[in-house]
Amino acid sequence: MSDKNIWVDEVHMNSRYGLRGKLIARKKSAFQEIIILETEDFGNALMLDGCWMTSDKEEKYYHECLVHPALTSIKEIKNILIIGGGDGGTARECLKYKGVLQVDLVEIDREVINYSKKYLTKIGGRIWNDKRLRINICDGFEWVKNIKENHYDAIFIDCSDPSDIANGLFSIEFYKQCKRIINENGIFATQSESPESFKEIHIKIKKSITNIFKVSSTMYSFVPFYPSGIWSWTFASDKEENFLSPKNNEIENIHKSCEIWNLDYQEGGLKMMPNKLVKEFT
Ligand code: SPD
Repeated sequence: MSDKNIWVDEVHMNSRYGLRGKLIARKKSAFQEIIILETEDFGNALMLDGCWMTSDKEEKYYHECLVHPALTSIKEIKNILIIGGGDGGTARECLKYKGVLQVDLVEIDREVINYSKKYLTKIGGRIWNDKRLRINICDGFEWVKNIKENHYDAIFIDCSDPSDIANGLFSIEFYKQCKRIINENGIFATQSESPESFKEIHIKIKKSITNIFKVSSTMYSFVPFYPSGIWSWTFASDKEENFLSPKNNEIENIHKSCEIWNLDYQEGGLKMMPNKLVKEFT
């Protein structure tokens, strides 16, 4: 078979999530195996250590839902932290807010950024030259330990699935550090895996966050090429009720700029918890 027509699969238990395309890059970095596949339907797709991460035609399902429920709920946003997110999609959505002064992007693997800049050009777009973006190549857990209290207005965890390099980002100690460095009006947001394909870890993330922050809420929606298609994002804060409600005055422009997210989509997603999970959390 030629390299123009190969299948690359994410093997998930008894299922495979495969895309057919042309293999345009493959490398073992110091941390993981990186693959870029050029596909017809999804555009260029990024796989890390055997799991699909993003692709330039469908990434908006994921990045818009991670960022906008949080940022539209914060009146004044100055400093943002992104842990992971080396493809640039989360940073791109954050930098749409004109009031933002600085976005710290903390990515452990420099090669993910290099490959994204080279092969996923539509995802990061112009953000790599935005002066407000500060790229830090280091371990996210180490980063949060060294930041002073109340520093960030929003924190986004845009990590891979649990693995040797990502496990720390799902730990109670990590969430506690995030709570320490976020200010009192700030919002913490993390991708919280699939309630179907990764149900156990999803439940664990939600329970940990509920125990640490005063309020939390999970949004469910689709990411077409992740196992089972259904995905989740969990938001938390130490503010009281109503922490996820529109407050930012840039909402109208954000609405116009989005392909997937809008306030109705968000409201639906925040109410879409399958009943079998409602029972887990009550
Ligand atoms: N199963 C894939 C989970 C990946 C979540 N992060 C994706 C990174 C996109 N910026």
